[in-house]
Order: sequence, then structure tokens, then C-alpha cells
Amino acid sequence: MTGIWGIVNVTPDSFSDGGRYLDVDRAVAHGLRLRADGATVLDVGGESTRPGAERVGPDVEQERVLPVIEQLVAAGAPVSIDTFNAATAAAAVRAGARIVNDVSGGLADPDMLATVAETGADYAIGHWRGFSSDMYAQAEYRRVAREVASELKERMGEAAAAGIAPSRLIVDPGIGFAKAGAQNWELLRGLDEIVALGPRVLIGTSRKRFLAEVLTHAAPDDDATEARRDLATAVTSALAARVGVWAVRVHDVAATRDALAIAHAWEG
Ligand code: PMM
Repeated sequence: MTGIWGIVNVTPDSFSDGGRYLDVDRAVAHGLRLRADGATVLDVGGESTRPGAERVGPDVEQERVLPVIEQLVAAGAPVSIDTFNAATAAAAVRAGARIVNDVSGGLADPDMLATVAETGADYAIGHWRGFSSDMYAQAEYRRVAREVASELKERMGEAAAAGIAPSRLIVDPGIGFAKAGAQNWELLRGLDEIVALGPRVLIGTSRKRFLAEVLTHAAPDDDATEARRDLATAVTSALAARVGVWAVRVHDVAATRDALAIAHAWEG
């Protein structure tokens, strides 16, 4: 059965003036809801990695995520920490996270691989070519799936050299990271090349721009609303499951749970 990572973003609520505790409570409640909906892992993040996103730094990031991780772990949930900062990864594992989800695959912080090796946590390596402010300048490929696979393989080698056992690795082709619209589709068509690398494969298409572009084309007069993007995400989750990915990372866990149940029923 394909796993479902539920996304728990701990960012300040611009509509509330309740401060930090409200943000924490809101994120914990959201995580527990996703767990009840069927999430197998809760992926907690305190800094957006979206294109053009502002960077907040590890101190603010930890202030946001640590209390949320502690409470989710206390409630029995398997938690991963979505960060490219080694200090945040280490603190999150101390707080009970079992997986470090690093969209940069160890490229953003030179201390990350050694830190993860020491923690004993599992490590999700994302395909990445640079920070969000300039990542589209790096979106040049001749054969995107082949190049992503070979760059991930290099990162797997670095992780192993740093002392992270291969059985602890997860690879993620990094949909939307240094990839423009059509390149994401080409990458998904070549997903079997990523699966062939060997480690468990995680994939994150949820609500991403390349989905919205297709939706806008399908119905030019309608907005590519969150609900439509969640439906599109459920479809990509079902299709990715057929190629053999280990888990999908999504915002709307219930929709993807249903889509995966139908896809698995088809498979028999
Ligand atoms: N995408 C985002 C953040 N974290 N982690 C993994 N492993 N894979 C992804 O594709 C990924 C990620 C950006 O999306 P968000 O801002 O909607 O969470």
C-alpha cells in the first residue's frame, strides 16, 4: 500500500493575533486531523521552500516546528521534519522526528549529511539545483528523468560516504524544484527511472503550479482553486502508485487516500 505523507506547515497565521501558541495549536490539530484521515507520516515544516519564498533561518524555524513535533509524537504519530538546515534536523530528531526530509538532498547545508548520519534517522533526499529564488535558471535538461536519476544517485553516494546506511534512504525527484511546467510531466513519465535507483521513492506533486497550468487550460474561465488542485493531486497520486512509488506527500490526505484505494482495487 502506498504511504501518504500529510503536510503540516507551521507558519504564522496572518489572520490571528494569538501569537505563537495559536499557531502551534492550529498545526497540531491539523496534523492530528490528517493522521485520522489516513496519513502514514506527518511532514512538519516551518519554512516554505516554494519558488520565491522568503528564508526565515533555523532559529525561527525551530521555534515553530519543535513544539508541534513534540505534541504530534506524544500523540503517537510518525513525524518527519521538512528542512534543509542541519541544526533543525538534529533538534527535530531529538524532539521525536524519525525522518529528515531535505529537499536539497544535502546540498543546502554542508553539515546535513554528517548530522543525519549521527541521528540514525531515515533521510529523504530531494532532487535540487539551488534555492528557490533562482532555481528556474537551473531548469535545463536534455533528458530530465535520466539527469534527475543520475544526480540523485550522486547524492545517495555522498550520503553513504557520510555514514547513512542505504536502507535509511528515500529519494524524491523534486517535482517543481528547478523544473518548469512540461519538465515535470516528462519527469513523471520517466518515474520508473527513479524507482529503479533502489531506495523507497517519495513524490510531492500536491497543489503545485504545473497542475494548475493544466487545470487552467482545461477550463480557462475557472480559477485553479485549491479544491481543483487537490483533485488533480489525487489523480497524480494514483498514477504514481502504479509506477511503484513508496509514498506521496500531499495536503489533502482524505482525497489521496480515496484515490489510492481505488487505484489499488484496480490493481487487485
Ligand atoms: N515540496 C515542497 C516542500 N517539501 N518535500 C519533498 N520531499 N518533496 C517535495 O516535492 C516537497 C517537499 C514544496 O511544496 P509545499 O510548499 O506545498 O509544501
